[in-house]
Amino acid sequence: MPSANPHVSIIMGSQSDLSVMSQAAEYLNSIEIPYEITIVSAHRTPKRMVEFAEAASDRGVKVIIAGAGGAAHLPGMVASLTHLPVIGVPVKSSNSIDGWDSILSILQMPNGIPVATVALNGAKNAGILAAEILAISDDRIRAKVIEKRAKQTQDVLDSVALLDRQKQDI
Ligand code: RP5
Repeated sequence: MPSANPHVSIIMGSQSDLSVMSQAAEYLNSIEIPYEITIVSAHRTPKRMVEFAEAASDRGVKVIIAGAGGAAHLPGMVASLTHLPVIGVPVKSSNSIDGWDSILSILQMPNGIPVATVALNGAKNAGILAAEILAISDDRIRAKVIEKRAKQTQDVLDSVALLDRQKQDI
C-alpha cells in the first residue's frame, strides 16, 4: 500500500511511464507491502535524482524499482548513488526505438554497478522480484509470495481443465 514509510520505492522518468510502472504497485498492493511511487527524471531533474538516491536508504527504503524509456539512464544512475538493490524496468516509450534503446541502456551496466533488469514493460515482474528480495528476511511476505505463486499455478491448471472440457464441443 502507498506509505510515508515505504519499503519499496517505485520511480519513473516521466508521467508517461505510469501505466506500465503502476503494475509494480498493483502487485505490492496485493501483498500489502508499503511502497511509494513518484517521478524522478535523470535528465530533467538530475538534482532530484541525486537527492532521492542518496536519501533512500536512510528513509527505510530497501529496494528501488526504476523505470524509464528511450535513453534510460535513471536506473543505472540511481544504482550508482546507493547500495540498495535497483530493479530496472525498460519502458517502450513514445521516444523509443522499439524499446531496444531502453533495454540496452538499463541492461548493459558496467562491472561494479548492477541493475537487475526485467523484460520490456515488465513492471509486474519488478514488483514480484522486489517482494522476493524482502521475503528473504520477512516471514509474512514470504508466505504471501508463495501463496500468490501457488494461485498462479492453480489458475493455469484450471485453464487446462476448462480447455479440456471445451475441446469436447469443438
Ligand atoms: C524517458 O523518456 C521517460 O522515462 C519516458 O519513458 C520517456 C518519454 O518521456 P516523455 O517525453 O513522455 O515525458 O525519460
